[in-house]
Amino acid sequence: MTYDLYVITDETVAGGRSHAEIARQAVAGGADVVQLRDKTRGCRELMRVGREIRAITQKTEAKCIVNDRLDVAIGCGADGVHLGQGDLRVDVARQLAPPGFLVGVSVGSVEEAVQAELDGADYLAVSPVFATTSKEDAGPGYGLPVLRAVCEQVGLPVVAIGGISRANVRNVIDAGADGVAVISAVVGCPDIAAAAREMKDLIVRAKQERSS
Ligand code: TZP
Ligand code: MG
Repeated sequence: MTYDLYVITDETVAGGRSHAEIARQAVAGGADVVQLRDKTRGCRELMRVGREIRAITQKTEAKCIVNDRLDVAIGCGADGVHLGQGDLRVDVARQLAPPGFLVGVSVGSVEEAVQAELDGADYLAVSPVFATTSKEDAGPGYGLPVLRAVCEQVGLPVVAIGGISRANVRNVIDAGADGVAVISAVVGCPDIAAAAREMKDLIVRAKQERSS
């Protein structure tokens, strides 16, 4: 599978548009992954929204991932879960999840990346690469050198998250990222599908030029 464009849903950044609407437009614009992320909703609401997103991605090649909650991710039939350093351990999630379930992990150093790989992660997110206003506790950003080091030291697909825009996406790909995860650069735009399409084109082109 490809992680080129990984869109994270956020109803606030989307100006009140729903998770399902964000997902529909993101997939229409060519997103490879849609992550349901909502720190305000409880388990049952997340399940309901997760099922909606799952129904949208199921008709396409795109994958549906749930942030933080393995129980919700499995319960709504998602393709995977995304875990932070304070969430369930990757090896424990791997034991609980069905075969083939995707487990992604946020990392901020080579040490965390190597550990996540040993624990059985499917992909890593270097998080955050740049400063962002979309996540309250994100911190200042680890920068391109940490992203580059993680990409060099692990064999897993690595996506870059945090402050990524049309202006800096090429630098992120040139540092070795396999893909880019975004909220505001896509979800914050009036036309989410068009923004996704434009971002995806930039990523695909940058990857082609990197390998030529
Ligand atoms: N995790 C690390 S940074 C971030 C998340 C969810 C927010 C990314 O949002 P944006 O708007 O693309 O910077
Ligand atoms: Mg988390």
